Amino acid sequence: MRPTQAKFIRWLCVIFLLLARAAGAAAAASYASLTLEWNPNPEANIAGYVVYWGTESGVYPNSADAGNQTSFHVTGLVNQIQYYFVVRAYDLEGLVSPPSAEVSGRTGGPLPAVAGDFTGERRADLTVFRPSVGVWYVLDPSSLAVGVVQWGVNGDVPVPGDYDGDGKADIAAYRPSNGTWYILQSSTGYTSYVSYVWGLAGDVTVAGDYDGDGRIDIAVYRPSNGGWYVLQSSTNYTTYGSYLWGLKGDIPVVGDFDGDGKSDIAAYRPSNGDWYILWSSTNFTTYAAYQWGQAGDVPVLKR
Ligand SMILES: [Ca+2]
Ligand SMILES: [Ca+2]
Ligand SMILES: [Ca+2]
Repeated sequence: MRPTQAKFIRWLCVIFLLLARAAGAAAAASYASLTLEWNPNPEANIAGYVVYWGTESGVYPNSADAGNQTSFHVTGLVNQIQYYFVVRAYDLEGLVSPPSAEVSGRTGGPLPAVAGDFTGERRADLTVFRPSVGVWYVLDPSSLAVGVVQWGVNGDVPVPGDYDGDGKADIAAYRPSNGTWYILQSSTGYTSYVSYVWGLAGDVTVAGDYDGDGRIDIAVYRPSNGGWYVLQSSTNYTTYGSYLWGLKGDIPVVGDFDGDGKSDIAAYRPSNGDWYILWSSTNFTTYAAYQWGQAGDVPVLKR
């Protein structure tokens, strides 16, 4: 990030965001996004613009270089959440303007899914997976509607969650024998699926929303080296992050402990009852430790 320099006081005006509009956010299998447009900075030697955004007015933990253009498509947002944006210009010398006036907007797409809600009524459904036959049995407790879906084989690990971003849980199974995730998408009425090879023998699934876009990321924890490998939904599962967090014998725990809407990376150490939490709110660069538990305890957290 470039520092703002005093020289830029001479800049007459900065930038005004004209419009924040939803762009295709309601389309299933596309994550939430907004397009920003602004007036060009009148200075002659403008080299580009940087867009900043966050979920709190005046606080912008995210940024992206828009290049020398006056609009930018911001992706990886969460539907129905208010975001705040400013833009700064920078010139050929690398000097940066003060921020523009702040604008805000939200997408009109579906709310982030309720965990375990396959029917989209925003209530969790009663669901069992029967390994012997690879069948999922779903019961909506209010309507008593029933769904029976054959998906998976004996030995698969059920990993349901909203991977396609339509506000409903997808039926998903992880197969340890080949390290493959099979995701039957709710956005297609559970008629088509996608699969991703992501995991090695001995890995443990730690699916969660680490990038905070409202969709579940595909993730495994590798006990042999304490590695977390997160295939990010915000890039449509094309890029990943890896983090070394845990020692032999630790139990991985996924939860949003700092409340920023993103899953944190946590290791529970059964030998001494210590929790080590790597915070998503600092982009997994700082941590805290808590002594909470004693020998024989197991960590409990709803996924
Ligand atoms: Ca879904
Ligand atoms: Ca995600
Ligand atoms: Ca978090």
